[in-house]
Amino acid sequence: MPIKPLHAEHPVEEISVVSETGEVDAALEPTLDADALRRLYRAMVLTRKLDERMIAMQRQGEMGTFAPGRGQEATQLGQVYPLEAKDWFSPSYRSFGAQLWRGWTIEQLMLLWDGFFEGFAPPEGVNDLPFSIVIGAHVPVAVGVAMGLKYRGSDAVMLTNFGDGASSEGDVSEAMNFASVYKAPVVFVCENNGYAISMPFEQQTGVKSLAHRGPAFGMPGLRVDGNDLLAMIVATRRAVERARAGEGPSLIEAVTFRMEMHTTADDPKVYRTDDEVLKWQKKDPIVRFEQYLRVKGALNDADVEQIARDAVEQVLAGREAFRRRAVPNPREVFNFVFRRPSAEHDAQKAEYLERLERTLGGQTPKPV
Ligand SMILES: Cc1ncc(C[n+]2csc(CCOP(=O)(O)OP(=O)(O)O)c2C)c(N)n1
Ligand SMILES: [Mg+2]
Repeated sequence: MPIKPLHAEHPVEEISVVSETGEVDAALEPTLDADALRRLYRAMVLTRKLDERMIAMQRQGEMGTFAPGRGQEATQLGQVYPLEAKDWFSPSYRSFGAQLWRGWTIEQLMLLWDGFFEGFAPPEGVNDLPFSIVIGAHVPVAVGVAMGLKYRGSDAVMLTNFGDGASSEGDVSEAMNFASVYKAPVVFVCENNGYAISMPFEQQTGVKSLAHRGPAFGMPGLRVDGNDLLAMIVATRRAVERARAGEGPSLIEAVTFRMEMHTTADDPKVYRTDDEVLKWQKKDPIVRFEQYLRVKGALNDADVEQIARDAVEQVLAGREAFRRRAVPNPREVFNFVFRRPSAEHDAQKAEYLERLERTLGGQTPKPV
């Protein structure tokens, strides 16, 4: 008896719209008007300018540890562009580009990365969860939110992102399995940026492509050129439409590269070569989209310069607002330790506040 090949219910698809050399796949090219295209370009440039400024601020002692996203701007913007305001977003920490698009302000993102708890509260009317630092832990929570939407009869969907390293966490597999069984309206975006801190993708997993995990869990798997904004939009749109129609989840693997350090506490020269970084520099997502827009006649030299200048101005204005609010209050340090503080805790707090008063006198910030 010949051995019959078993076909998976869902094939894994590869999606690219604008190639590295600028060829456009006209059959896949999404129809976006000039205004939308320019808004997306502006958002990518703003993301990069913020990224650069945050690293500089950290180096100058004005910012806490920061996780840069240079190189992942297309992945970021492409995944949130197809979402509507009623939809939900549960990101990992390297997602400030997407957060800006969703309505977070620069000032707030700076407060967040500088350790001020106000920074973590999603802005009024923005259906986002605060990002998670615990790798993969937010993915089951995102599926839970999606199930809640389904129970309530809403047609809103949840989109959650996580890294290649996170894909090895049990939480992520459990979340994908659960979502598939219950057809939760959720889109999983795995940002495969080549590394989990110093761990290269090849040592992270035995699969060549994480998109193959989709069919393994009973959902479509889309492997997308993550440096191609339009490909990200096409793939995410498809997954969002599927979730909205009640057909269940999809997994998108966005293949991209982290151009900077893992966080400002990391030195990537220890574990990767300059050649590798140089190879990816040539695939810069902003340059690729810029060239596409130039060919379309939607952007010229003057626009490019103006947009870059505006972005820097916006970031600096955000920094000014941040500076006005970023006043650490030493009176707060005991406030977030216990929900129900013990008598011993209260006694220590009283002693601390009394000493603080003696040392700083009237110089302390507003009392709490
Ligand atoms: C549960 C857990 N384990 C370990 C860590 C430490 N840690 C922080 S980031 C990171 C790597 C994550 O890599 P990846 O998922 O690829 O995301 P990327 O940083 O590349 O965006 C690790 C191991 C953590 N934060 N949480
Ligand atoms: Mg990674």
